[in-house]
Amino acid sequence: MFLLLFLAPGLILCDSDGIPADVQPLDQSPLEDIQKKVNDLWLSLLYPQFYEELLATNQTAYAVCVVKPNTKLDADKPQVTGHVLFKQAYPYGKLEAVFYLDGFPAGTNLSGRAIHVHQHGDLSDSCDSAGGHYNPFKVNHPKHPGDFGNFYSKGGKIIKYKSNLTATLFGPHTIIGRSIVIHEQEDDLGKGSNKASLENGNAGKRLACCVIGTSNKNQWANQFAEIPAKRRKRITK
Ligand SMILES: *[C@@H]1O[C@H](CO)[C@@H](O)[C@H](O)[C@H]1NC(C)=O
Ligand SMILES: *[C@@H]1O[C@H](CO)[C@@H](O)[C@H](O)[C@H]1NC(C)=O
Ligand SMILES: *[C@@H]1O[C@H](CO)[C@@H](O)[C@H](O)[C@H]1NC(C)=O
Ligand SMILES: [Cu+2]
Ligand SMILES: [Zn+2]
Repeated sequence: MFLLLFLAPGLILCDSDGIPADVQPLDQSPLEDIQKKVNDLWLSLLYPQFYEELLATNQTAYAVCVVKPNTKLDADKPQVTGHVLFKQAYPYGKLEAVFYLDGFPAGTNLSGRAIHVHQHGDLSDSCDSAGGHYNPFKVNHPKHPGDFGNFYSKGGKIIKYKSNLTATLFGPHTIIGRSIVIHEQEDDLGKGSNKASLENGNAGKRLACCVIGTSNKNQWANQFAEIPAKRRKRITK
C-alpha cells in the first residue's frame, strides 16, 4: 500500500511530461525508473509466476500462438496451421514476432492475407468467438496494436519476421490471453471507404486462429534460426 502511494505521483508526473511509454531510454532517468517500478509492481501482482519466469530468463519474455484451422470453414478453403512466436525484452523492449504458417495454396500469391490480434482468447466457437480487433485505445483500423498487416505466401507458406511492433506482452495492454486471426483476404488498411474498413480492413473470412500464451525460449530459438539472416535484420512494422 505504501508503495502504491509512493508511486502514484510518479504516474501523474509521467503523464504531464508526455513521455511515451514506448521510448527506449539511453540511460535510465528517475522517471523511467518509476515507470519500470510500476510495470514491475503490475506484473508481480497480477502475474506472479510470469514475473518470476521473466527474471529467470534474462528479462526476456516469450509467447506462442499455435495456429489451427477454423473448424467452421468450407472444406475447399486452405487449412492453415503453424505458429506465431513473440519475444520482448523487459521492460523497454519492442515486440518481435516470427510468423510460420503452412497450408496456403501452392505457388506465390501476390494478394496478401491479413493477420490481426483479436479481442478474446475464446475459441469455443472456433475463430468466430475471438471477437473483433483488440482495440484498447478505441482507435480506427489499422491503428490497433495487433494490426500486423498483409502477409504473402510462397510455396504454400508464410514465413516472416517482424520487429518494432506496437503490441506488447507487458502491462495492462498485454496481448497474452488474446487471439490471433489469419484471414482469407487482403487487409485494405483502412482505405476501403466504408465502415468495416475502419474496423477490420475488410479482410474477409477467418481461415485460422489461436490463443496467445506465455512460453519458454526454445521455439523462438528454433524458428528464428530458420529465417534467412538478411530478412531478420530488416526492421519491419
Ligand atoms: C543474458 O543476457 C546477456 C547480455 O545481454 C547475454 O550475454 C547472455 O548470453 C544471456 N543469457 C542467457 C541465458 O540468455
Ligand atoms: C519503431 O516504431 C516507431 C513507431 O511505433 C517509429 O517511430 C520508429 O521509428 C521505429 N523504429 C525503427 C528502428 O524502425
Ligand atoms: C490469393 O489470396 C487471395 C486472398 O488474399 C485469395 O482469395 C486467392 O484465392 C489466392 N489465390 C491463390 C491462387 O492462391
Ligand atoms: Cu482480423
Ligand atoms: Zn485492426
